[in-house]
Amino acid sequence: MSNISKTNDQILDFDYQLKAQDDAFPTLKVLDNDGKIVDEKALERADLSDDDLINIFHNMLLNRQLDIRSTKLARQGRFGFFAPTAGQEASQMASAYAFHDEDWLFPGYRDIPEIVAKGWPIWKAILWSRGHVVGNEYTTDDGKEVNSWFPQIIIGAQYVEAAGVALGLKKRNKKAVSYAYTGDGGTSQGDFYEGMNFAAAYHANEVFFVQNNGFAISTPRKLQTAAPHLAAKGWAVGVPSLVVDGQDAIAVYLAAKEARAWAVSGKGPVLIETLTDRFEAHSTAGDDPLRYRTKEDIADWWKKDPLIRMRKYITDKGLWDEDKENDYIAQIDARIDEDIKKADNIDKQKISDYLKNTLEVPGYAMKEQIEKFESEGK
Ligand SMILES: Cc1ncc(C[n+]2csc(CCOP(=O)(O)OP(=O)(O)O)c2C)c(N)n1
Ligand SMILES: [Mg+2]
Repeated sequence: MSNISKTNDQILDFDYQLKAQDDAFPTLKVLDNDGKIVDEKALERADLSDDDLINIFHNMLLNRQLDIRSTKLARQGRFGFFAPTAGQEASQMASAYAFHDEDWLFPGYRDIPEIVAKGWPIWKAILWSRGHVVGNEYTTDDGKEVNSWFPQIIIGAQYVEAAGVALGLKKRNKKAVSYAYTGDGGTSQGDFYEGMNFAAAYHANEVFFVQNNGFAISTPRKLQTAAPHLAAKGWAVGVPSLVVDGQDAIAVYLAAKEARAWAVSGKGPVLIETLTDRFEAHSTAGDDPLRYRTKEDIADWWKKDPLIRMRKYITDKGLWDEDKENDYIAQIDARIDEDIKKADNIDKQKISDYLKNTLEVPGYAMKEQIEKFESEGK
């Protein structure tokens, strides 16, 4: 606490305040860009077994492959909506790995891979992207519940929903948390603040993630807010908050694991800002990133691909090689092929199915519409 202003002169020193804010959030890092450990103690604290390292890397590869295949399908007009994830694999999959089946995931539209990592079948994710009601069923192929909310399109709304569930978990004395993802743009929404404030006031079991990928569609991070760190917004509501190198899977996992442990012990929420990048377009619906960022900037970020450094690290440890990678990607591709077929073979959605899925108890007008469409076989 020694660097916090104490004298009246310091209280009135606005330059000092700006500097103090900037200095308050150093970046948590364990693995550097060359796949070398920069903090052995932090690595120990992460306590990842060889199997864990492989599982995290598998999930990151699954994420990348889903991105590649989904982008192709979208170009063929076989996807409804797709928000690319390349560049964010550590931020998404290494964080998700720290949570348990009984924890509740509150994803944004870019967080499909985290739901898949929780056991949601890929064919349901494809149907979700096509706006099909079956894509709103959060169950595994053998009928088990997947504790995930639907991918939220309303920026920031998942923070409020997650806060309610977090309080419910606390009131029921569950050893579980809710964990919610939004983006840098999401931090400008009222819901972001309201969700965190509510969860913090009630010390609810919650971990909040901000994936700071540099852009909210075309709005760059520097125009999003004057706050030097998005994590600082957690301090406004009394929440421990930290910034993590989002390209470093081990640091992201460590932050998420520690945050979960804190939240599950009843001490309240934690906010984690991951510094990452969206290598590709905002979505496959016609965005051209070169209208708002340079080729050089994108190329620089590709050099910080989270797959490269994790691959180097596990390869140096003797856990990974090219053959293993090729085999694993072939397995993922086969799984995706099967799931595409499955999604294509689901009966076309009727208008009445869609309406029936909208409200648990439909209102009078909606009931009438449902009856009308059903009587027409639609
Ligand atoms: C409440 C609301 N306002 C505006 C939009 C339109 N919109 C869709 S994505 C997006 C940008 C969000 O950026 P960010 O939170 O950084 O997430 P990212 O897409 O980068 O993952 C906006 C403004 C929306 N979906 N919801
Ligand atoms: Mg963003």
